[in-house]
Amino acid sequence: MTRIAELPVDEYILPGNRACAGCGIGIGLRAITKALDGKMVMTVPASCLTVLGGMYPTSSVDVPWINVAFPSTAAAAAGAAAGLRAMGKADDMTVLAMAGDGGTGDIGIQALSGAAERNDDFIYLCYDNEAYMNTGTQRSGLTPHGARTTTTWAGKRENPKDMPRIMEAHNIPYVASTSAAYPTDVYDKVVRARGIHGLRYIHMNTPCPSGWNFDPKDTVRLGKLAVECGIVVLYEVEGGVFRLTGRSAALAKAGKPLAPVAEYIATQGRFKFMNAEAIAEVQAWVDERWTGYVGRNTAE
Ligand SMILES: Cc1ncc(C[n+]2csc(CCOP(=O)(O)OP(=O)(O)O)c2C)c(N)n1
Ligand code: SF4
Ligand SMILES: [Mg+2]
Repeated sequence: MTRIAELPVDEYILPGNRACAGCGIGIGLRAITKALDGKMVMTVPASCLTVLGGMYPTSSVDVPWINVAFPSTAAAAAGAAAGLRAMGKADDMTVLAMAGDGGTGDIGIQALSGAAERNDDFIYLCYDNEAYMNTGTQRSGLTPHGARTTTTWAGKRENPKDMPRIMEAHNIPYVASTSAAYPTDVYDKVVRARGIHGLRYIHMNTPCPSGWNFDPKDTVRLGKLAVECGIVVLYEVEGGVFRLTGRSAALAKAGKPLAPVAEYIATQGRFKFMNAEAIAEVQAWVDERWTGYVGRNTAE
């Protein structure tokens, strides 16, 4: 595993951007662009990521970037990949489609599913801040059970869609789950994906202080706590072989009980309406998933 001091020194995210203080997107994108050495073309739909990117001439990113209509991130990426191939540049540049949870699991899912079925040649990275944040925190299909949003005033009642599992069912060559709180885990997975052809899907949990209602200084702490509780699990599936990575692999190896989800839930204002019964339901859901992940794990 790459250590933070070993990350490439070149920067593609320029100083200053319009995201909120403490936003997890910038941490993740910094690691992603380093992993691709900036040799990339991005397709990006409407989202907080567009806000981070900024408006010409004040862009905060130093890589080619195409703003596309909401449902078409994967379709535009498939076109960009075909264009690079026709120009003989496919080996030098990686196409990165990057969208939020709403733009991936709800609005963009048909174009993404089609691209996966065709095994189009690009990386799709979903940064999951667990709601439609750019428009003021509306519930998405990936919002967790119990979270208060402007469209779920008393807390969402359903569990989130499991996007990595949906993508795994497409039999694509690489699927991974990571967290912006672990930039080196993000970096290693993008490097791994870069060396593979076909559709590669990476799901990045991305803490959002504004929408989750926590202090911006706690972004990394909360992202790591989600992994300690098993709410977020770090893993990759390459050629159908599943393995836990980083901290999740270490937790599985230790074989001790994970931290209780109540500890994580207590840190965020969005969960303030959750009662003991709802917390117990989430705990049971997390326990069942963790048992499944540990059962599939092939990491030493
Ligand atoms: C077709 C269409 N519908 C709705 C919108 C309004 N809109 C812009 S950003 C956004 C939220 C996107 O949520 P997500 O994909 O999760 O990204 P986030 O803002 O959370 O980063 C919405 C609903 C739009 N731009 N285009
Ligand atoms: S609302 Fe959340 S995801 Fe969007 S810029 Fe602010 S902190 Fe980042
Ligand atoms: Mg979102």
